[in-house]
Amino acid sequence: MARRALITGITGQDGSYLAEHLLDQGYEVWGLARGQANPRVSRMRKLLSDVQVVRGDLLDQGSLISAVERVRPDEVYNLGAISFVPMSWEQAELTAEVTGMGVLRMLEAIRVCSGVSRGAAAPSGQIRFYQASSSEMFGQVTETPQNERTAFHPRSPYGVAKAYGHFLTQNYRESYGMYAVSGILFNHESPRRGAEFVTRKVSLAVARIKLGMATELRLGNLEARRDWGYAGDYVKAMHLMLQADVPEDYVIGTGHMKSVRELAEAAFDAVGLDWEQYVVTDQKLHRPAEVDLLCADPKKARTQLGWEPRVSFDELVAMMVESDLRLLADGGDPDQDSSWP
Ligand code: NDP
Ligand code: GDR
Repeated sequence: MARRALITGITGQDGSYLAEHLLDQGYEVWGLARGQANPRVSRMRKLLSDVQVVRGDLLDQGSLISAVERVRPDEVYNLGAISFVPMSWEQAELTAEVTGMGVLRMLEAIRVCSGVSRGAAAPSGQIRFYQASSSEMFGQVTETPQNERTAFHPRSPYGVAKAYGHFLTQNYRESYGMYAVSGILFNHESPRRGAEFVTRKVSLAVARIKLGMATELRLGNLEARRDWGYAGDYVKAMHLMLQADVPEDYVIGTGHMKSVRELAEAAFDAVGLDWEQYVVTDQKLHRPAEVDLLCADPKKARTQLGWEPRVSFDELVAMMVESDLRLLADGGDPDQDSSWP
């Protein structure tokens, strides 16, 4: 019988790539989707017609229990979150509820549905759980590169909520013997990245400027440095983590850092333009507390899971710019949820 996976955050960037990967591996894939008329669900269904949808919300404990009871998954991937860091200052409580407490609700749904209790041995054939942890938990870093033992100092309500979910996942593994792991993923991007994140903001602006549809690109902190990889590579690591004999947490990234300035330079270069002629910095786009740099040490994932990123930074930037040039030239509207390459 096909293995069954339940993915929260199915309408997001990672949900789509993970669903494609799991379908390729022969899984029956279910996606948890919220809202009664969520346009992102129809976009997802168009791209991933083989994914079955179950309704539920990370804010609603009962809905998660019902979803787990209905799907009876072998594996649960918890990707649902409020994931845009600046929004977490504007809606800090909601971020705590969805990105933090949502992890508790999902773990409880699994625990209750699989009859796990304190002190008793975990049942065999238990549901395996993946939590989407984030390099934002490192925040103000104390060492570079960051590995699985690096201390956390989150710099946003988002990072704090992720740290709660991370420790809780560890705690359910230790308290109940559950197969529950976290992937500490560094920034990963793609043509399906939301337009609010800096890589996609840049690739869309470069495409618009090249096509004569815009004249400038406003950015915040150009000196921030990130370890940017390709989402299609990173979802494979999520799957590999749940196949390991022993449940453990892993850092996933490329091990290379670039600044926002270098990102803009590479993207404008890809269409033969000089970034300095178009980029304008805007103080309003700076964050109350910035994460200056993040760089992964993915050695553990390489040696224990055999995972390696395939797409380089330059290939990723070129892929995103080319995709946005095609999208806009074909009359697509990136602000409409129907357009997704
Ligand atoms: P996206 O922002 O693209 O997707 C977020 C998903 O969460 C959407 O499907 C959204 O659904 C869903 N969601 C939001 N609120 C709720 C809710 N109340 N109940 C259920 N689902 C909800 O994120 P990514 O795909 O980029 O990231 C996936 C996960 O990985 C996130 O948890 C993110 O924080 C984490 N992460 C991402 C990294 C990255 O670089 N991409 C790096 C490290 C961690 P809807 O359509 O209904 O809004
Ligand atoms: P991040 O991604 O906060 O790292 O979180 P984002 O692309 O938003 O920012 C990266 C860096 O770029 C700087 N920056 C700008 N960012 C945005 N969005 N817009 C701008 O105009 C701009 N100018 C400069 C930011 O200050 C920041 O330093 C992403 C999300 O996917 C999280 O969910 C995930 O956990 C982390 O990556 C790892």
